[in-house]
Amino acid sequence: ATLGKKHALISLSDKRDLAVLGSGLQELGYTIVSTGGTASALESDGVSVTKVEDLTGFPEMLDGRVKTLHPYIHGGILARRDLEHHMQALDEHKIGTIDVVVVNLYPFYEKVSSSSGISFEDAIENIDIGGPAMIRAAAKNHKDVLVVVDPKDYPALLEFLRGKQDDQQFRRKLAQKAFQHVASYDTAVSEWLWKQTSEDKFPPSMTVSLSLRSALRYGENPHQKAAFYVDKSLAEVNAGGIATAIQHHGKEMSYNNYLDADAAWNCVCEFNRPTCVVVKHTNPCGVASRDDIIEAYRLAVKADPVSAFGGIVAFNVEVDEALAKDIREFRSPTDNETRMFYEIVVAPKYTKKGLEVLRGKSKTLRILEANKNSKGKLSLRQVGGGWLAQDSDDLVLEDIQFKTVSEKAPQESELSDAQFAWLCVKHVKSNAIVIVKDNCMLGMGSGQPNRLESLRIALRKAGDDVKGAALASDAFFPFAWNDAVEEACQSGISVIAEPGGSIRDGDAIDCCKKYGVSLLFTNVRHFRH
Ligand code: 93A
Repeated sequence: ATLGKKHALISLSDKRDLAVLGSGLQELGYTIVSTGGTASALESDGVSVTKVEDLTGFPEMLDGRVKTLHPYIHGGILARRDLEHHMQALDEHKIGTIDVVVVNLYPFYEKVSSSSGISFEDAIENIDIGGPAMIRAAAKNHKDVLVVVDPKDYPALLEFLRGKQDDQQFRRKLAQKAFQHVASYDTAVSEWLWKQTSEDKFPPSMTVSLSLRSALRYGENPHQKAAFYVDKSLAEVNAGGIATAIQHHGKEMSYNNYLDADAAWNCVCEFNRPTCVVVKHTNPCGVASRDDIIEAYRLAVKADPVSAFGGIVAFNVEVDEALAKDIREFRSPTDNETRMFYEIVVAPKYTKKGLEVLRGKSKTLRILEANKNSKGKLSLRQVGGGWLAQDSDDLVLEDIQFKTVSEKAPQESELSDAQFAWLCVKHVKSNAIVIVKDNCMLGMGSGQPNRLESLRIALRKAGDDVKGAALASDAFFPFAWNDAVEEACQSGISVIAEPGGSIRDGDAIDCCKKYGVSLLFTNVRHFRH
């Protein structure tokens, strides 16, 4: 070892920006020490480097399992510079100090979650041992050792080293990030091992790995502080969902914007035909499918123009120039003087022109480009003192039978509307009622503590158009006569879809018979609490 000189140890799997880092440290007078692959990469970038094995006098052994696990490395990192006997021990054993440690780990998570899959043995070999040991050692001794685990921090590191002033806060921040890095790494290993060893869906404990995306201006209300965290595993594999959406334009997303955009996006992704969904306060209040997306958009807004004002508009198809112009110009169906105003537009894609036109609608309009949510994820919700975990409600139309239990069977168009209503009702807060005609929502009732009230709200919104429409209920009707089922029948509804399963199912069937209405049981419930 070149005693008395400053050493930087670099050992990286992700070799992004290595040249900049290596040459920067070299210019600053650091002797660079590296493991095999990193050393080769540095050399080919023209940076001179000492191999770890030359320093330790030991070859990398056991197929690389033991590369840096050596007192020459760990002594150099861990020695307390302020303790004489520590420094004496280094001298005695001819160990030089290591003052900068830059390490990132074998890409374990990426390997086990790669679509091609890897064998158990390969996964085990991808568990990094030496890397975390160095990161932890350096983070513990951060007072004298700078530890960097993220290529994004290279510029800040070099800037810090070029400056004259020391800054313990900076060192502590790096150390905090380093321990976090190792903690999420071990979490990924532990969760993967759990999945290999258990049939159970839910592990005995869970460490959710979240990284701070941004501070939000405030929470649901201005007096609540708030922030947005993204699921690290999701962000890394870019699995989709509103957390990975790209914002092309507009004011920064708020807490409520994220909730509403998520609701709108999840709902619109249910549909195969070109569809527009309008959401207000997490509930879809307008939904329409048409081969012509402009027509679908107009119908979705018309379903409840008052609610749509200031709402979130989601599409499951590309927004082109013509659609964008319509979104920009479309006037309120209740007041021709006023152009519709929205908080957010979310879609899977925009044409260049479409984006340009939408940008012109207003400075504030948030324009999001989102990928479909990945399926099979756990959904987590907080309650006082704990979290509830469940599978996300991933059922699709193909999973659901619409079994005719009434005397009358629905016509093809009635069945299609009942199915459409079913897809909508899944996204409406319970107790949820949705009324649909011609693949267009006419009315919805949401969040009422009793089903009859939700039904009445939905009917009122649907107005006279309700004749011949389809109705879906997210859960069964506990009463029929003189209650929700009879009121629905009397309104002129032609088909009702509901889960069934009430002890009074017989009453609902008899009631539908009396009024000549078709009744479909889905056997599936879509509560949304
Ligand atoms: O197999 S290890 O757990 N044993 C070690 O002693 C060790 N030292 C560094 N893995 C080890 N590393 C890791 O090697 C680093 O964390 C880094 O990810 C990787 C860099 O190897 P190379 O420079 O040969 O590409």
